[in-house]
Amino acid sequence: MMNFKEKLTSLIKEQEVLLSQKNQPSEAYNGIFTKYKNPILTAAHTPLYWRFDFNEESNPLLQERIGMNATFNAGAIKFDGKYVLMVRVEGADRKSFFAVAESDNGIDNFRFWDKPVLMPETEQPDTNVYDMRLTAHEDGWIYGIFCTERKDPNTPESDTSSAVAAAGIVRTKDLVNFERLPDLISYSGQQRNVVLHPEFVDGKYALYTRPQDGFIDTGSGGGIAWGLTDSMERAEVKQEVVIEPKIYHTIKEVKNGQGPAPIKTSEGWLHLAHGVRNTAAGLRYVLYMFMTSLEDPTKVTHRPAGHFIAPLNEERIGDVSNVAFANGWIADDNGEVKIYYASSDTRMHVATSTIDQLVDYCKNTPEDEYRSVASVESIHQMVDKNEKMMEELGLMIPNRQTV
Ligand code: M1P
Repeated sequence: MMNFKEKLTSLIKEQEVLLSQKNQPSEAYNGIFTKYKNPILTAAHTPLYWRFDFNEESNPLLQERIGMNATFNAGAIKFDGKYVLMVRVEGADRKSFFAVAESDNGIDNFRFWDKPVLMPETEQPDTNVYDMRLTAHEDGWIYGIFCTERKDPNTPESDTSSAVAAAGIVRTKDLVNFERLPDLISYSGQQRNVVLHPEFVDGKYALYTRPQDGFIDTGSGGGIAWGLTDSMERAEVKQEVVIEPKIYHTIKEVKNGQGPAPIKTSEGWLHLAHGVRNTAAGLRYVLYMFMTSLEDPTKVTHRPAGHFIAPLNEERIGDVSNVAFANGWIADDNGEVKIYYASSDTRMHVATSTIDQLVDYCKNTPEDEYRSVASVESIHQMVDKNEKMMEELGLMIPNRQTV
């Protein structure tokens, strides 16, 4: 039988093995991105000193006193040369909060900072906060926009789950001290997935919003919209224009939402977003991409069809199954991109790519033509083009049936 100290030492050692595990790229090839095999953050990565009382007198059985349930939907930023994630941690008590984790290489060895963020509140306390998007704005501040959820005051007392979602805003210079600003004022109902564009547009701050009628259902809303505000100290979007709508019978037929802030490239702004479709087994969330114009960021220039990253294998299982969700990515100066995505509202993963690969993907993937026959036509065009190439390259494809 181990004594208290031995048990604790063994727990610490066991966690160290997990935290220092090297991550390896998966073998699957698509030329667009590479997923890494291990999740980069799980509930088991949260510090033991958040969860266990290390005092033998008050915790003689060494029980976990504060349980952690999940680590997901992280915002991301390169800060002081480190890959830094603003992670949505969900406790066993169902409350989400933010905690910072960092890694030297962005693909493994993520470690949480000592304490989770004690987020300042407005005069209207938040019940739950989650999904922060970090934007290093050209005004010099790092802004964090997140969803703040409060009980819907217009529902009967017996309704203990309806909530109102709004966009909470903080700004910081060091990711330690946060100044809470008033929530975004908009006139289209509720808001989730609000993201700050990194540059001024016509001298104003620009926001990607997601107008929605209800808490889960977006109703007549549901597309990615764009709105301008004079100030972030009293952010107000008077007019929201949907620039990237939800569309019938697509991966974004139910709703969609901007992921992280877009990345500027010489060919346009690269966007990562999530799209939601209906299935008999419930909603399916996948990631997709699009590009907007540098001259007019409200104009979508490229819309590759279908999903970019979908939940696969064990990623499909979790608290909310069949979900891939991303609100963080980091582009390095050398053109490499780390894409941080969560699976099934449970754990965090990384996939790597480059600006060149992502721009090529956006520009050259056929667009959705919204009918099966059009999808087949795209495949026929590919086959016809490849006929010539196979001949030129002298490629023999085994068991190929020619019609
Ligand atoms: O459970 C899946 C996702 O659902 C919400 O996204 P959306 O508002 O687009 O439906 C968010 O609550 C998100 O956190 C969650 O991952």
